[in-house]
Amino acid sequence: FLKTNDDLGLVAVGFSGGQCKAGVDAAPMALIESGLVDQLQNDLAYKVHYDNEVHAYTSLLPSSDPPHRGMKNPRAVSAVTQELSSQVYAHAKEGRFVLTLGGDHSIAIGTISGTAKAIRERLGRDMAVIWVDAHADINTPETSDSGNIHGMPVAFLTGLASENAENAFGWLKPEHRVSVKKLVYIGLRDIDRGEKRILREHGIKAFSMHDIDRHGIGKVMDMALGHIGTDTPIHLSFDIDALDPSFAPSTGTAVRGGLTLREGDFIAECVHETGSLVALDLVEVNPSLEQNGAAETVRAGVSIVRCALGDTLL
Ligand code: 6HN
Ligand code: MN
Ligand code: MN
Ligand code: MN
Repeated sequence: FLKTNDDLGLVAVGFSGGQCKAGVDAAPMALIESGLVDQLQNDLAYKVHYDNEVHAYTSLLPSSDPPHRGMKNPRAVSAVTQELSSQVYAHAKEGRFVLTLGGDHSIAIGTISGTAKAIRERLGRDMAVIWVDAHADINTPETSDSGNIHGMPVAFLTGLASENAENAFGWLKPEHRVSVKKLVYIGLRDIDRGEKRILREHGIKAFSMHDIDRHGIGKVMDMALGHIGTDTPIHLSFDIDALDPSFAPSTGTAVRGGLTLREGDFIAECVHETGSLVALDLVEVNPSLEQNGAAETVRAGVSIVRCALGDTLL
């Protein structure tokens, strides 16, 4: 793999409104304080474009934000992801790799829409998405039991859920969307009933923990990347809760029976090796949830990012 561009745009998103637990907004600072930016610059030789700010988007948050179609904080999440979408777009339009540190997973509405639009304009290509998560995050407002928008980003990004009101994701246009055919899940183990129906009806490619047990992570990555095909730009959205809670306990919706640390790193390494990775989200690290586990979870997050960005042993 020949690196053609070592420019990296970093967006730090201190936002937690897609779910109900405080603290996930502190993750970008924890990741950066543990040396992530320094390592990207000095170990991996990226030219990092970072505005030195963890964005909280406070000026965008409405004073009143009652539920809409059952969604909690709909206007806040819509406004924040709309702004994030243009930040990510601006980096991707310049040909930079875009690294976004969340924040809860609702922020992927902003990141993926931003890269999808930029990649279309720059390369005339549709982008693929690899979603590594214990959850499918593909609820529509109607199928969601929780109303938490971090369980819905994939539905909005693929157009399975939509809305005309500008302040409730109506700003998402066709150029922001990705096809369900170019979406691949890895690590799933906690899917809601309505989500299972959606995955089945649309024939969405998904590798659950069962598939990983059966085939091994090596074969699963071959199949996942085979489904996407070579030469297709890839956006990797990595929810830290894909890892087993024994490795990443500090996260809001932990589910047992997950990936080992090495399986998580291996996924990131394989995606890097394609040479087609254009953006990475690392989300759902919540440093406040475990007194002792936070450092471990942060370290796991840093490791995933390093692997996706080309860190190798040899
Ligand atoms: N995440 N399926 C559940 C829901 O509330 O819709 C959990 C979603 C978890 C979201 O971890 O990013
Ligand atoms: Mn998620
Ligand atoms: Mn999850
Ligand atoms: Mn490399």
